[in-house]
Amino acid sequence: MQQDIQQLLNKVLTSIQEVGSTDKLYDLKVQVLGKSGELTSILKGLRELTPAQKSEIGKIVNDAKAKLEQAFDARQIELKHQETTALLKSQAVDISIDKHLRQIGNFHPLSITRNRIVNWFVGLGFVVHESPEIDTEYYNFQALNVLDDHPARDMQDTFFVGDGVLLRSHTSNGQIRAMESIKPPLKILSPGTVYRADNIDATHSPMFHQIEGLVVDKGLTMGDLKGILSLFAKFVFGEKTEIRLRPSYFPFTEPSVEVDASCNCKSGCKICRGTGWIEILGAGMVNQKVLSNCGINPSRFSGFAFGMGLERINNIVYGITDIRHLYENDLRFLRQFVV
Ligand code: FA5
Repeated sequence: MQQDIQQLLNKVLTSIQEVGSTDKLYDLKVQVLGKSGELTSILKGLRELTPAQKSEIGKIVNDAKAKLEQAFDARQIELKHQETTALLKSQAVDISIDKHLRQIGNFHPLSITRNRIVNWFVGLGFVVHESPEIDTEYYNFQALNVLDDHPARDMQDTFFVGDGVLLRSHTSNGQIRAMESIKPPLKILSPGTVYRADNIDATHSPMFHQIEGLVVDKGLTMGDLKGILSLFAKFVFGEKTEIRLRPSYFPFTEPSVEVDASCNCKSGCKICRGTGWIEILGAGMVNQKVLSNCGINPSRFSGFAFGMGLERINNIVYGITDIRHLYENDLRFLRQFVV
């Protein structure tokens, strides 16, 4: 019997080493040490032996059982480790994969500049109030005091898409839409795309973008307009930037001004054409007729408005000398504007 036990022990120890998976190791363990396993049957057979034999053989069987349990446990750890390693390998992510396969995009420079400007005005309490790109003559012209035969209509050659319906030629339609829907005091910013039948050249495009600002409140003056635009110029072009106001004409503002920002070049450059000043936007006090057209009493409220060309501001900020670069979708150009 002693010999049988030794033989069984050797045979099982070899099988434990040969087994290739934790599942098979478990089956083997059940086959040897389970309720009706081979070693368990030997233990059960001890009942028929004399007490002296029982104690001698019992010790041998228990020793064999302890050795087998130890061998099963050690092999279990080994196989588990192998299996986990194989699993991790099969599910591994290859972090060395060519990075060029996944390119991270970046914002278009116009989006960067628009977001900077909008966020700055929102920080001053302005609310973004977008208006339609396709609008009527009423909102684009009439309500803004640009009457039918008004020569100002020639200033903004317009794309008509139907009877009295047009692609807006400026974001000033947003002034009317805001004043019709919000009771003063109001402080809105209206960014968006606008269209004019202009030929494309280095500074003009038939499709471009504007950002309109409008504030209506009691007691507003040109001083308030100048204050905000002066801060704006410092924010967008740099702390040392000054502005100057030149008299101008827009039918919807009275008085009207063109606003110039001082050029940082000091000695005269292509952008300021040697004058030291760059025209940045049109502005003025909201014409009383326009307030009345929107049901606002001009003896109680006054307002100021400004409208800037986004491309113009953007190109001054980045030193871009030709507006066409912005629309050509040349990735070599666009990838330079990572924020
Ligand atoms: C207007 O459009 C007025 N609505 C601005 C305004 C708003 C005045 C509120 C007073 C109160 P203007 O036509 O000058 O103004 O256009 C404003 C800016 O749009 C210009 O300074 C210029 O930067 C830009 N712009 C005009 N035409 C083009 C074009 N074809 N391509 C690119 N930018 C243009």
